[in-house]
Amino acid sequence: KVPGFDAKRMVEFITTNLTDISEEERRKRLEKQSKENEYHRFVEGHLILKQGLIDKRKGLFARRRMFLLTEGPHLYYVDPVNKVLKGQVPWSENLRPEAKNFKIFFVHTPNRTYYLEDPNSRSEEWVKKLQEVWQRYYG
Ligand code: 4IP
Repeated sequence: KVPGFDAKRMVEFITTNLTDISEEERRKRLEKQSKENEYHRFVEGHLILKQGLIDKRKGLFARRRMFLLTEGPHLYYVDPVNKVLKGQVPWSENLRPEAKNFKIFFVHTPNRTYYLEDPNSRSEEWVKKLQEVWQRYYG
């Protein structure tokens, strides 16, 4: 046992810093993104960390949107058919993701809980990435 060594904090520290990429790596990824990603024009020059189609439920109906989690952080959503930016989930220290099951996850924000459904049943990956970004900016 090493005094003062907290394994959980150490793991957190390492994973947080692994997601911190070098300036050179960021420049390369951003250049590739601007050339190859058709959603680049919606993210105000930010590097996209994760993207995917998500069904966002509001009332009775769900709308399928391309969700774009970027540095900043930002979480934009775009109508993938009409290629129109529809909005952003507001980021703050109070944002909290929660997986309900393989498909459904929530993003709690002070004024709204977003009810989201991953058609590919990878809700946990979204939650993990959102937590990772939270840790990087607010941890
Ligand atoms: C809409 O329902 C869409 O779900 C909108 O999502 C949503 O806005 C609207 O909520 C909601 O009324 P209909 O399309 O069936 O009318 P989107 O913007 O992705 O198209 P947000 O963006 O807020 O989820 P209101 O309350 O924001 O108007």
